[in-house]
Amino acid sequence: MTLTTKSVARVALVSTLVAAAAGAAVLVASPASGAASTLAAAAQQSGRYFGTAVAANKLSDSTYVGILNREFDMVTAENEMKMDATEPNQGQFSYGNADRIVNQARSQGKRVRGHALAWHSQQPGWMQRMEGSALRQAMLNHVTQVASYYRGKIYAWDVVNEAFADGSSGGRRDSNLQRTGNDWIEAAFRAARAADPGAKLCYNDYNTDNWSHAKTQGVYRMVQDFKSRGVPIDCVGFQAHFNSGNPVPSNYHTTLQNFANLGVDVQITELDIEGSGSSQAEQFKGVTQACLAVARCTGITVWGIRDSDSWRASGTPLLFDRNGNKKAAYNAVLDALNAGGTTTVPTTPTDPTTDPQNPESCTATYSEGEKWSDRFNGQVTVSGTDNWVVTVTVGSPQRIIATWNTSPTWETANVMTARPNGNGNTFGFTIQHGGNWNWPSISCRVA
Ligand code: G2I
Repeated sequence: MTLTTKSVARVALVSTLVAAAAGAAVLVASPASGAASTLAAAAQQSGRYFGTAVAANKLSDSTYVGILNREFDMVTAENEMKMDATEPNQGQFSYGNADRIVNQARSQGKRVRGHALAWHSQQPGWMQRMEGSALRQAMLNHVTQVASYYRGKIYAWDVVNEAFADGSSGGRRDSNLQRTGNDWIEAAFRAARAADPGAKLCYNDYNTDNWSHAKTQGVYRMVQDFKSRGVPIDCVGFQAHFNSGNPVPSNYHTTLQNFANLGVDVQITELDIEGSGSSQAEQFKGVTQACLAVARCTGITVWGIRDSDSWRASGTPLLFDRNGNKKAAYNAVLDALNAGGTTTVPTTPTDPTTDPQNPESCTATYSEGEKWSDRFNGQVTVSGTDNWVVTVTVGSPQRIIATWNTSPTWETANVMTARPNGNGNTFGFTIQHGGNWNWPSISCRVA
């Protein structure tokens, strides 16, 4: 099945500003400036990371470690931090392989995503046989012990992994953990926060990429509920295991943006896409661009280095071939990272879901329009409020020579302020580019 990356790629620049008075986040496009030659360096240009899953038993493979050290600045243990690995017998913790990965990463200046504290799968045998309050207690003890052991060394923990059901229910997956009571997830997040207050705490799942899927909606409602009740959640991980039966959805960017709008970071945590050649490359490019277009999409992790390292090696779903050569997909990701994305000036955003003073938010989405040799069209769509002010800044020697559906005022010749003029929340303009094809910077605020 052909993937519909086109619309992902087209919505190229998003500027989100959570409302008004309390401190405005200014988001700008970072155009390509001296291309970086590794994934990590390219991602760092917009303040993001580029990570990979690592298996402890491959740390003696020099090709593997060479690519790891060169290309990536974030590491996830593929299996070594899971419950069966870290607590094989109740109350006896085992960190040997996990430590090998954490120490290797940190010695190279890389950060670590922790995966995963609580999960229905890969439980040690003793836990699989538990139920009820004894299991709840054991799970919380596991979260506390493991998060405390690694306190200060983990950028983000997948506190809970894969707790929602596939299919149309939009509800929780049945599991021994779920049967201890619906509040098991928030209990795990609270225990993790107490154990390592400096780590970002994430909910991580798969098949949550398509905004219209019931599972996506179910996770969204949980995160919304957690934010409204002060449950300590900081991020949502999208595993992103794609193949022809489960392609990158055309609304992927919408999904990432809508979660980010709840006031959490979003991360692509286990990316792999089965396929080969330019079709695979296009899909990787679309996913990368979707992340780059969301200011709170803080990084991308691929689920392994070479195709032969993958949990589904026959689908050749990664960025390097079995010999460690860069694939077309690698170049597509690198180029997309070098083309830039939104970056965010650090700010403490006001959360519209929890702050009754600031119920409105402003999200401005830029999309490319027609192009001619001397000029191109751009369009901005605003959501979150009807009461917006959008600033459009063009780079030298560009000039905005026409507008529609807004009556602009001008700060300077290259900074235009657009407001609604009764023609809805989409406006457009023509830029005479003078050889500079970069997109304008867009920022949005509630008037
Ligand atoms: O299934 C793909 C991923 C889905 N999201 C959560 C991830 O944690 C999960 O990773 C995979 C690993 O890539 C596999 O490597 O999780 C699998 C288990 O759920 C891992 O497979 C296990 C095999 O089941 C074991 O038999 C094997 O000993 O890998 C182990 C180490 O190779």
